[in-house]
Amino acid sequence: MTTIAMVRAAAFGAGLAMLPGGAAMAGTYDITVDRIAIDTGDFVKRGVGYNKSQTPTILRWREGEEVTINVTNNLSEETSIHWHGLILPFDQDGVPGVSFEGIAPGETFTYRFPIVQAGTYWFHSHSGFQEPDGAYGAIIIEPKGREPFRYDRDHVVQLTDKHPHSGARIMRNLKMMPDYYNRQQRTLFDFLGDAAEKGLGAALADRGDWGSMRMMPTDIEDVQGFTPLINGKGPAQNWTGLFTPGERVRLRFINSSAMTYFDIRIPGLKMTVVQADGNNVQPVTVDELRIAVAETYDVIVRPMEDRAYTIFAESMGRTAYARGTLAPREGMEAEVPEMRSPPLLTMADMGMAHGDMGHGAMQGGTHTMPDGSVMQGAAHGHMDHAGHGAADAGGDPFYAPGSGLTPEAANGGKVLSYADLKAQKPLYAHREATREIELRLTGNMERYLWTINGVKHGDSEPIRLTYGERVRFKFVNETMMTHPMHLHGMWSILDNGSGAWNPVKHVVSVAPGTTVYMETEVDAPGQWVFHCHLAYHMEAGMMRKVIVEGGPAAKSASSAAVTGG
Ligand SMILES: [Cu+2]
Repeated sequence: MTTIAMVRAAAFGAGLAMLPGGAAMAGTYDITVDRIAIDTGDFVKRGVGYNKSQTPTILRWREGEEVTINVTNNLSEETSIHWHGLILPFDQDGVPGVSFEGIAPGETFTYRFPIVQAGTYWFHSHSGFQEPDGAYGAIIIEPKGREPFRYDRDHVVQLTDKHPHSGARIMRNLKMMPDYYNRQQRTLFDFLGDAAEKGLGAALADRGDWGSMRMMPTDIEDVQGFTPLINGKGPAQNWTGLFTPGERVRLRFINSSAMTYFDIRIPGLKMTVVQADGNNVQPVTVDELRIAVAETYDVIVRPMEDRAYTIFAESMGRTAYARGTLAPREGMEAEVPEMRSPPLLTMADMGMAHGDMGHGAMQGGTHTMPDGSVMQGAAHGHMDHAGHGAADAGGDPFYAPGSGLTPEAANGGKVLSYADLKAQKPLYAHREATREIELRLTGNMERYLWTINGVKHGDSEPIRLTYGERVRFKFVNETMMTHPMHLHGMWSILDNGSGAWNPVKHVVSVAPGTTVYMETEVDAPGQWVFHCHLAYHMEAGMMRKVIVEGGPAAKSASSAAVTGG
C-alpha cells in the first residue's frame, strides 16, 4: 500500500464527513514519525521519515475542511510538524518554544485547524535537523471553487538534497570549518587562467577582494556532496510520473531541500506557471525556473508525443542534479542532459566594486540598465520593467546588475523571474504600508554565523507587530549568499512593481547585493518566527521571533495560552 493510499485510508477510516449543507467537512489524518533507512541509489543512511517511508507523505485536504492530525512521535527525541505556508492559529504552527511545547518521544499530539486556503504546500519538522534528515511531506488543498486553469492530472514533484552526513554532523563541521563542504575551491591553475585573461594585476586585486571577504567566488552552495531526490528517489532510481499524450499535466514542484536551490527544466516541454507558493498567478510560460528553498511552483505541461521527457533539476551551484521522468508508461527514459558549468560570483554579488550600480542596489537608489533605461534600486516597487520579461531589460531585476547568479535558460529561452509573478486575484485591498522595518541579512563566514542586522537569534529581541497594520519589510542582503526568507502565519506580499497584483508568497528569496521589499498585512495574532529557510543558516542565527500584539482573542489561539514573550 502506498503512503498516499495509507493516509487516505486513515482519513476515511476515521470518518471523513460531509456535514449537512455540504459546506463544512472534517477529516482525521494520522502521521507517525519514524527512524528509517533512506536509500538514495548512491548511499544508504539512517534518517527520519513520515509513516515509515522515504517517499514523502502527501496530505490531500479541501478548502473549508476542519482537519485533525494525530502525530505520533516514534523517535527517541522531541519532534514537531510545521505546516509550511498555512494560515492557522499560532498554537497550531508547530514551532517548539514559540507555538507549543513540542511533541515528546512516545507522545501523540493532535493538531486541529480549519483550512482557509487552497493550493500546494508542504510540512516539515521544526525540531533540530529532522527536516534535513528526511522529515518532510506535501500538502495539496483542493479549492472550494473552480481553478482558473485546466488540467487532466497532477503529480507532486517534491525535491530534497539528501546528504550522507546527518544534519547535526554537517552543522558541527560547518562551525569548525565553514568551507568544509565547498569542494569547488579555486586552484592556482584557475588563478593563472584569470591572470592570463585579465592581467596579473587585476587577478591579484580580485584575489585580494575575495580574501578580505573571506569568501570564494565559488561560495554558492555551502553544503555540497548531496544526492538530490524527487519524491524520495535519486537520479538513478528515476521517479516517473505517467501521462497520456495530449493531457494537460499539473506538476506541483516543492523544494524541501535543506540548502539547495534548483534550476528546473523539462527538455522538449514549455512550462506554464500557474501558482507560486500556493497562490494562483497570471499564467506565464517559461522554459526554465529557479526554485528557492521552501518555495512551491505549480506548472502545467502538455506532452503531446508518445515518449518520455526528463525532469532535470540542476542545483544552482551545479554540484548535483535531481532527475525524474514523465512518460506514457513505466520504465521509459529520455536523455539526461549534462550539467552546465558552475556560476562564479562576481564583485556585484559582493554588493561592491561596481560603482553606482552596486550602490544603487544596496541603497535603493537608481541605476542605469544596460539598455540605458533607469530603474530604481533592485526590486523596488515602482519600476516599470516588471512583467515585461526581465530579460528584455538586460537582466533579472532580482539579481544585482552583473551578478554571476542570474539564471539563463539552457535553450536560450525564457527563465521565470520574480518580476513575472502577478497575482491572479488580489488577496488584500492594496494600501500604503503603515511603516517600514529594515532587515539587513548579515553574516560572518569565518565563524559560520548568520544573522539579521548583525545579531543572531539567540541574542535578539523579538520583532513586535500590531494587529491591523501593514508592514513593509526591506531586506538588504549584505552577504554573498542567497537567502530564502520565510515568515510564518502571515502572507509575504512580494513587491515586484505590480501594485495590487503583487504576488502573495510565503518565501521571498533575496539574492546577494540586492534590496527586496515585501509587505505583510498583520492579521494573525500570537507569536511566530521569521527566518532564513536554509537549515544551517537558521540554526546559526538568521531568525527572529515575531510577536503580533492585539487583535481578536478568539483568533489568537485555538487552545493553549501564549507562553513567554
Ligand atoms: Cu518554515
